[in-house]
Amino acid sequence: MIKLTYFNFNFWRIDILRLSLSYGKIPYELNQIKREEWLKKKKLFPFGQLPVMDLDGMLYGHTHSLAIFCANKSNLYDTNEKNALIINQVLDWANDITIKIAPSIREKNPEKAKKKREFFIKNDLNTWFYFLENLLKKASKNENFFTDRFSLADIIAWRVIYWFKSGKLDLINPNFIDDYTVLKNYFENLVNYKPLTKLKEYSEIIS
Ligand SMILES: N[C@@H](CCC(=O)N[C@@H](CS)C(=O)NCC(=O)O)C(=O)O
Repeated sequence: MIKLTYFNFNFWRIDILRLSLSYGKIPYELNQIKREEWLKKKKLFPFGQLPVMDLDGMLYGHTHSLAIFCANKSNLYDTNEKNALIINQVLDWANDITIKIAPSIREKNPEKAKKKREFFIKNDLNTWFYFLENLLKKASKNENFFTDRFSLADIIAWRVIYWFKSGKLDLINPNFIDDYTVLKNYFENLVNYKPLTKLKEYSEIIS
């Protein structure tokens, strides 16, 4: 049995693993750690970060590695090496945009946090969504899925766009995606894609 560990909140890093496994009907357990317990538990994990996956008693870390493992199990990765490159790039894009916005999330001082968020919006938000839309346009013929077949890339893109559209990120207009016609249509297609939306994890994430 695969056991995933993350904090006790939803975030794309863990959600893409859960959605991928669930899509392939692969059973897994989810172990959640409270923020206040983290510091004493951190040293137990291979890279001192979450998510991790316990498989046959061995702990594995890093979102990218775990996501490919889970996607492979559910036939959401690709044996075609160019398609695999597309999927990997979407994973790396998600990681990079997260690293860009992270300082404004971590900052405890509200004034400084606001400044950091404004900096992100001015310098990174549009740049990084432009990169994603461009990749979609170049990689996909149907513009419905990154590799023209539902894959891990679409789970990641849906989850990260959903995060940025959630209204939970201060100063980020949930309608910012309207400027990206192709990405907007792509997202709307995904939120109507039954094999994704019927998953219990999907309902839990959007609730
Ligand atoms: N390189 C790691 C980064 C994971 C990461 O940044 N995890 C955060 C939560 S989203 C974390 O564990 N933060 C607590 C800490 O670093 O002590 C990955 O790809 O999974």
